[in-house]
Amino acid sequence: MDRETRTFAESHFKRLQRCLPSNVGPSPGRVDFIEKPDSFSYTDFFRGYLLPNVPCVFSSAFTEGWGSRKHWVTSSGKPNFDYLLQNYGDAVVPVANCGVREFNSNPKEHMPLRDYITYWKEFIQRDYSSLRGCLYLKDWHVCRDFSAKGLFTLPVYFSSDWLNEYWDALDVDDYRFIYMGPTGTWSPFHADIFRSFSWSVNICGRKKWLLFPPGQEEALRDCRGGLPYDVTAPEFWDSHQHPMLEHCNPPLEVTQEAGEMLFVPSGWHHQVHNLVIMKSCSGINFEEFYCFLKVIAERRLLLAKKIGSGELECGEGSGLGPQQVIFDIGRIAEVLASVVVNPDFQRVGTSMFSLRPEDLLQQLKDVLAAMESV
Ligand SMILES: O=C(O)CCC(=O)C(=O)O
Ligand SMILES: [Fe+2]
Repeated sequence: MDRETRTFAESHFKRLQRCLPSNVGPSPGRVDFIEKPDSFSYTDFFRGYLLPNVPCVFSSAFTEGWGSRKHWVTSSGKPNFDYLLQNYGDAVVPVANCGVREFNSNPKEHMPLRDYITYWKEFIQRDYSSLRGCLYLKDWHVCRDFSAKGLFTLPVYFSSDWLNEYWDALDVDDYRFIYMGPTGTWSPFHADIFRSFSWSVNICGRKKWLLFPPGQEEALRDCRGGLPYDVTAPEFWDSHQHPMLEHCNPPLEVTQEAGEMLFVPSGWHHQVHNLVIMKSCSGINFEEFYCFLKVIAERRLLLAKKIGSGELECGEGSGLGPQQVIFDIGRIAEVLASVVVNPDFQRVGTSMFSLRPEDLLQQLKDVLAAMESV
């Protein structure tokens, strides 16, 4: 990130704070398609999509060299069951039953990947039906459980990914998931964890995404305030049950082809249908949220120290340049400032934290003030 972009970004957030009361974001009529990696920089993405919080689709050229695209897919564009069985057959994977509703999601069970693939093959043979229902392999942490080496390359646009950085720093978990399943599998209406943004690559097959900008979900609530489960169900459009429906614009519809990467901005609710198979994707209580912020904050403070002592130059170290480091520190400070004044957070006993949130906030502010001139 360059200095001009950081200044631009910071004034963007200041402007946003001044006009917070309406949280319904703008809804572009269509989703931009980014064709060429060479002519699309991090700054282009940051200014054009990440900051304005609007989705975009990156062409398959952006994921050209990925090992998963090479090995997991046959030359005819179908999932390579043999390869998957040989390399991951024993892995125990979570599987949701798309045909059964449990609150606003689906019940999950666990099974070895080889059993899921047996099910999948039978499902295809029986003309896309099974007595076992429509099963969807969801949220498989392949990178956590196996080596992710060569499977994918982190696109530069998503290099400041706090959630994964947090889990990687703790070496416990991650928010990198694989989804795979036959035509007809789908994910019910939801927004991603902590209203985070995410990105998603289709390794094989096609996916249909229905995307609602932040705030639109309010118009989709039923009389009891509940959010929808399936916005494509005909009964959903019964406006007696959904009094605000007339205020809802139709969702943005995106068909994601094999190899393409979708940016799902922060707070956008979505529902996803597999038209034809498989994808890889990346995506607590207050206490855990504070721990998460603290880990990222401490890592950025360390980088800031290196910048101060001249040890870190642009693009070095973690790959985050000085401008990104300062920008992140500013954002973390803002988030933390809103956390510490939250009445629910104030009820959490902070004495057991190794660093009090107020002290961390002060450290961040001090570093920001000292770095003003960088
Ligand atoms: O592909 C799916 O079924 C769901 C994906 C999703 O919700 C996401 O990546 O955030
Ligand atoms: Fe999602």
